[in-house]
Amino acid sequence: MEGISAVVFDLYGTLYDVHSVALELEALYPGEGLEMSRLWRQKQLEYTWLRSLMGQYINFESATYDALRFCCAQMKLPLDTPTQERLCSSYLRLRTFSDTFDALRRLKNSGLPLGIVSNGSNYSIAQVVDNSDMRWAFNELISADDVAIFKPDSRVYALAEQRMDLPREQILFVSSNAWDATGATHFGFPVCWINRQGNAFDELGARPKYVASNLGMMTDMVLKGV
Ligand code: LAC
Repeated sequence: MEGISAVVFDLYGTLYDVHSVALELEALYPGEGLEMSRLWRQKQLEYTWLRSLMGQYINFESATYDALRFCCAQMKLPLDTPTQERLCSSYLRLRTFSDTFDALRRLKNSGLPLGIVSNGSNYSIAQVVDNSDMRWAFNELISADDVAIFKPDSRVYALAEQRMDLPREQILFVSSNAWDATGATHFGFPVCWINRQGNAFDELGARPKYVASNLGMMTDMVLKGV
């Protein structure tokens, strides 16, 4: 890759595995963990997009709470307040993917400034990063909360340009979420979509400049141009 002066990452599903909560769900609701985790994540995303469209912003933790309540109602599963709190706090202790640490270490060693650009609140992002001992990797933790709207709204991507203090063309945006990779491409970032599972890319009018099957491959591509 040529002309890249910084790299920013999506958090949930890109650096951190949202389905790490499935274990906790499985312990509480045997046999339902994976399906619940998928429905919970799907609704969490939908709620962020719908609230953005309706102009009814609430932060990511609140959307996550609401999505969990829907999920239990839909699957006819009980949910008391301590369980709700336990499950939502497991979203603050997500595990990194197996390729995350090494990729961030190599990029960091190359001297590139790194950041996270997430729909998570400032509190959630800081918790997830600190609970996994990954703070060393990042120059900036950038939250959609600062503009009270969620990605893929361009105002969130614009925050990255301001905070990394570089023009968008020089910031590589990395996401596993095709909707996010699309939004970032429309905004004008060079984007690398991490396609770990061989999925089809969304048909939303833009294609990412780069595709890699994991963070290690993306790092190889970046470092070739540095
Ligand atoms: C993020 C999620 C929503 O912004 O993928 O980190």
